[in-house]
Amino acid sequence: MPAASTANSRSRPISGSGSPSWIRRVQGGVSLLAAAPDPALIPSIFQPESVPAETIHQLSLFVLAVTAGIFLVVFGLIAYATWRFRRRPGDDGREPPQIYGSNPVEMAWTVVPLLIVVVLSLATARVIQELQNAPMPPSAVEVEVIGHQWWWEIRYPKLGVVTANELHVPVSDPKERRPTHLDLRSADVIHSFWVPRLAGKTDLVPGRQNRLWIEPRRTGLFLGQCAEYCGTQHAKMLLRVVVHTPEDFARWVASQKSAPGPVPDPVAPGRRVFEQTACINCHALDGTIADGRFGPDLTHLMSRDTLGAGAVANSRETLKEWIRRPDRFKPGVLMPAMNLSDAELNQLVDYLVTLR
Ligand code: HEC
Ligand SMILES: [Cu+2]
Repeated sequence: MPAASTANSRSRPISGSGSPSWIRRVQGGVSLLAAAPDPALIPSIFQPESVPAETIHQLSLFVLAVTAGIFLVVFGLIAYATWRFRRRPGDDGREPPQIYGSNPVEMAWTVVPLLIVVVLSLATARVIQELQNAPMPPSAVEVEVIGHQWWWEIRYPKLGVVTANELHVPVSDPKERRPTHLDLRSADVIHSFWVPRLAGKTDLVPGRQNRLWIEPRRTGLFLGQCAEYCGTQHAKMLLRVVVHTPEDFARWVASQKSAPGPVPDPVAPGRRVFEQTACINCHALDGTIADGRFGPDLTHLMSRDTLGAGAVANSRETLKEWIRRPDRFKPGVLMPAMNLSDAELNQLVDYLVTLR
């Protein structure tokens, strides 16, 4: 009997109409990450597309070359000794002569590694200081990134733009540099900002301000994540960086700055639900009384590709499900389920999807 039921459950399709809805939902969420056939989306440090990442990449190749050399020498000597002094027929089994102390040999194996370590540290120190002290041109875009459990608050103080989880920056041109300078802070615990193809990791530490800059050479989407364990949903604290042409970036800024227009009549009830619910304590939304900063700014919610820092693709359906039960996508999430009635939930979602 048990064998039959196992076979039966194995032959069941994993996806499709037959599978329970939670499986389909999980797949929906996961496919965002797993079904990334585009190699450009693989966050590899060996394919840098931005200045700090390129410099770090060069340094890592140098360090790898030096350490590969050491490996070959050490491994070669071990292999040689093993072969040369192997047991042979006719060995008399006596211990070979034991030699103690040889100044030249001891000097060599102390000084050579010391020199290697010094060279590696100097090369690293040079790269660190070059990246940390790089002067930012006046054309640099300034961004504040504030880590929260488990999402990224993103503010452009000079441009008057506030968003979350999806950092938009212009592409840079060596002739006309447009780097982006990031001030990194945390609202709660230590997080780490890491977009491998754009720059090295930098921690966001409570009570401190760390800096980082990126200077992407190519437009497109780059994926990153929080790289410092920060609680249950750390794994779903993903980050998207969209690199635009300067014109597209200006267009994006303009669209994010535009205040929401008058609320169309049909969705006014949804806006009332929003304003009469605790949403406003945690979220900000321009043009309403909501000014909370515990959760992401919702002013241009539907301009984002994902909800919950990459936990699930953003659409009307997922948005509705997110508000109904946020921990379905992100167990342990710090947004509570608000227990709205179906009617209220529908009105609310009708309103939220107008926030472009
Ligand atoms: C106790 C505070 C709190 C309340 C109340 C709250 N939220 Fe949230 N909300 C959050 C937090 C925190 C997040 C970020 C969760 C994450 O990504 O880990 C969030 C995320 C969201 C998101 C996803 C935004 C994005 O860009 O990823 C939406 C949409 C949202 N909330 C809507 C609502 C609505 C609508 C209400 C009211 C019905 C509400 N929230 C009530 C704290 C709250
Ligand atoms: Cu984190």
